Amino acid sequence: TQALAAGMMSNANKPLEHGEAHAATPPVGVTVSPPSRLPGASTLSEQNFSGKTGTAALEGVNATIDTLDRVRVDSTGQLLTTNQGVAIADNQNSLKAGARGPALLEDFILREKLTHFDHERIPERIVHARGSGAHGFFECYEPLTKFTKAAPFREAGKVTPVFARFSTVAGERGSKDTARDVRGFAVKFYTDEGNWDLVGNNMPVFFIQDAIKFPDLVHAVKPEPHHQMPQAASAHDTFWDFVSLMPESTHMLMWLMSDRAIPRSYRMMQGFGVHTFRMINEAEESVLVKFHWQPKLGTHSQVWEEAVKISGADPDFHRRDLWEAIEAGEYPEWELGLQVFTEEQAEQFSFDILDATKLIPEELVPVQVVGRMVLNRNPDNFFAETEQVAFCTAHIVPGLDFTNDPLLAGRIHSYVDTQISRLGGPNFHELPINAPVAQVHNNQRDGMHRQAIHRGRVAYEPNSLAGGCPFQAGAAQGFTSVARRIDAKASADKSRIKPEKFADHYTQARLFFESQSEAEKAHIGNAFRFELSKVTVPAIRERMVASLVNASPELAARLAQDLGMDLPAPLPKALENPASPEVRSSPALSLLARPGDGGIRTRKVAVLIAQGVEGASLAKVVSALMAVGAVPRLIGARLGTSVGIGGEKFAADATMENAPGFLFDALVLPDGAGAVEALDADAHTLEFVRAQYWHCKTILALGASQALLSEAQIPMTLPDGSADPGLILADAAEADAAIADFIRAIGAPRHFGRENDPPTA
Ligand code: HDD
Repeated sequence: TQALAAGMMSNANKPLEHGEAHAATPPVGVTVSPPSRLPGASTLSEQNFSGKTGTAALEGVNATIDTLDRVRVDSTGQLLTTNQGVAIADNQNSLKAGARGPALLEDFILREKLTHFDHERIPERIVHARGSGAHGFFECYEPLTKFTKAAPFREAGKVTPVFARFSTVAGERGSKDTARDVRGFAVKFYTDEGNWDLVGNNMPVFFIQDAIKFPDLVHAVKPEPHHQMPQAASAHDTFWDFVSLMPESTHMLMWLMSDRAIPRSYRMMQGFGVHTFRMINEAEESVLVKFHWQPKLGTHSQVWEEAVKISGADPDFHRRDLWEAIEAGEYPEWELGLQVFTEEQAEQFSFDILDATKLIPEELVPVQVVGRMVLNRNPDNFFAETEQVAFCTAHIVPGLDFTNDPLLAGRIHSYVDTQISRLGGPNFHELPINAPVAQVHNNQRDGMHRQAIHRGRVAYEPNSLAGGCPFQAGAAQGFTSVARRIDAKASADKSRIKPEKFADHYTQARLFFESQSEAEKAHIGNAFRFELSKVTVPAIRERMVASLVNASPELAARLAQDLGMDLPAPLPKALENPASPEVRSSPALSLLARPGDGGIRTRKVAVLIAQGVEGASLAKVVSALMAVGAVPRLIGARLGTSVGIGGEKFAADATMENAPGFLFDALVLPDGAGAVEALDADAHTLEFVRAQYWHCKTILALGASQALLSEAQIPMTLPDGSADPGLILADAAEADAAIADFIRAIGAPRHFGRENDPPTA
C-alpha cells in the first residue's frame, strides 16, 4: 500500500498525466496549423465521475487525487473556446464597427471574458488568508482499535488520503510568509467513513479560552481599521492593548514571541490539535486525547532579522520551500503523536483540560506515535485546491468526538458558517477538493451551485416511496456522540461562567519560559521588546510588563530596562493561589528538543563563485553537499560562467543581487586568489557573509577566502572566547575533513553562541 500511495498518484507522475511531458513546442519560424477538435476529450466524462460517487475508497490508492482527475482540465492540443464550448476565432481583437469605430455590445466573447474576469476573486479567509497546501496520505502504524473505531486508525498500514494547508493568521492573502505569527496546520483526512478535519496550529495553546472573544482577538491583531496598518504583524497598539487586558493570553504570547513564530519551513514545524478531543472504541468506551504532529526534519526556526529581510527578498519563502521540496521528490513527513488519558486522570491535573490556553506537559502524559503523514503531491491549481479547500472543526467521523472546550464549541459553528460566505453557498462540500471520498446520500437539496443531480421525487425521511432510502445508519455504523453527564460535578444551571482553574493565567506561561534554552529565552525577550517598542501608548506597554511580572519577574525586569521604564507592580491576578504544577520544567517545550536526525537534506547552501576560483575543492564541496541531499546553489556577481584555475566551468544559478545571503542555510567561500579579489571588490559579498554570520549560520571558508571573513569583520571566536563551531576554515589539503565538519555544523542547531545584545563588531 505504501508504494502505491507514495508512487501512483504522487508528484513524480504529475507531468505524465496530462501529456505535458510530450507537449510539443513549435519550432521557431514554423507555422503550426491548429488541431481539429478532439471528440470525447471532455474532462467531465461520466466514466470518471463515477470514481467519486459510485464506489467505496480503495485502500492504498490516493483516492482523492484519483477522483480529482474528473475535473482536471488539460488544454494540450485543444482549441480556445468560450465557456459554452464555442471555438474562438480571434482572441486579439474585440468586435468593432470598423477599424476605428466603437466596440459592439453584441461581442459576447469580449463580454464573457471580462465578466468572468471581474468575478475571479472570492473573499479571502477572515483569518489564515495566506497559506499553501499539498496532497498526501496518512499511514497508520498499529491498529488503535483499543481506543477508537475511527477509520484511519483501524489497521496497521492503512492509508488515508489527506490534503494539508499551512498558513499565517493575521496577514492578508498576498502578505509575506515570514511574519512573526502563529502558523495554521490544517489536515483534511478523506477517510472511508467521511471527512475528518484536524484544524490545528503550530503551537499547542491559544490566546483565549472562550469563542465569544475570538472576533475581539482578530479585530485587535488585524491591521488597524482606520488606516489598515500594519500588515501581517502583531507589533501594534490594538493587539497589545487587547492582550494586556486579557491575562489568559500570556501563555500563548510566550509562544508567539518565541522562535516558533518564525519557522524555517512549514516542513520543520510541529502541529497541534490544541483542544482535548475524545476517542471512542467499538464498545463505546471513550478516552481523552491531544493530537501532535512531529516533523521528521526536526523543528527549526529563523532568527528575527533574517525573517524580516526574507519577507522583502522572497515573500513566498515558505510557499516556495514546500513547493520545491515536493517537486524535488523530498516529500515532507510528520509523525502523528497522541497524548491519551482518562477523565479520572484529567480531574487530578492542576489545570483544566477544557482550557485551550493550557497544554499537557509531555512529562505528565507522554506522546505516543501512531502513524505518519507524507505530503507527496503539489496541487495542480492553487485556487481550485488550496484556496477552495474548506476546513471545518465540525468535520469529524465515527470514533472521534468533541469535548466541552468552550473555544471548540464556537469553532464547530464558525468554520462551516464562514465557508458559506467565502465559497458562496451551502454546497461547498461538492467542490472537488472538499468532496469526501465516502459517498454522500441525504435529503438536502438545491442551494447555489448545486452539482449533484439527485434522482427521484423523494427528498424526505421517513419515506415509503423510495423504500425508506437513504436509511438512517444507527449507532453501529453512524456517528454517535459520547453519552456523558453534561457537568458531572456542578449543577447544570444555565450561566455565563468559567471553571475555576481557567483563572490560572500564569503558571504555564512560566513553565514555557523556564523550559527554554538561554538563547531561546533571549529571543523571547528581544521579541517582546521589539513588539512593545512599536506600541505608541506607554500605558499599554506598562500594563503588559506588569502582567509579565506574574509569569517571569526575570523577563519583566529585562523588558522594563530595555523599554526605559520602571518595573511596574504586578498586575492583580484572577487566582492568587493556583494549584501547584506537576512539572516546573518541560524540556520538550524547547525547539532544541527536536533537532531532527542532524541530516541536511533540502537545506540550501550558497556557494559563491567568481573568475579564478580554485575549482577542485569547490567541486568537491558541491558534490559532497549533493551526496547528502543538500541543495548547493552557485552564486555569482552576475549570471554566466566562472572559469576555475584548472579550467573548470561553473555556471551561476543565481546572483548575489537576486538571491541574497539570508535566503540560504549555509555559505561556502571559494579558494583562489583571483576569485577572492573579485568577490572582495563587490560589497554584496561582505553583506552576504555578514548576514550568514549574524543569523548564526554555518560558513565554510576555503583557502584564500578567509580574507573575506576579516574584510567582513567576522569575529574569529565567540564572545566568550571559545571556538566558533559554525566557522570552518580550511586549506586545500584539509578540505575533506572540513567538508565533513561543515555538513555536521549545518545539521546542528544554529550557532547562537555568536549572539550579543546589542550585536557587537
Ligand atoms: Fe480558526 C481558520 C486554526 C480558533 C474561526 N483556524 C483557521 C485555520 C486554521 C485555524 C489552521 C485555517 C484553515 C485553512 O487552512 O483553511 N483556529 C485555529 C486553531 C484555533 C482556532 C488551532 C484554536 C485552537 N478559529 C478559532 C476560533 C474561531 C475560529 C475560536 C471562531 C470562533 N478559523 C476560524 C474561521 C476560519 C479559521 C473564521 C477562517 C477561514 C476558515 O475558518 O476557513 O472560521
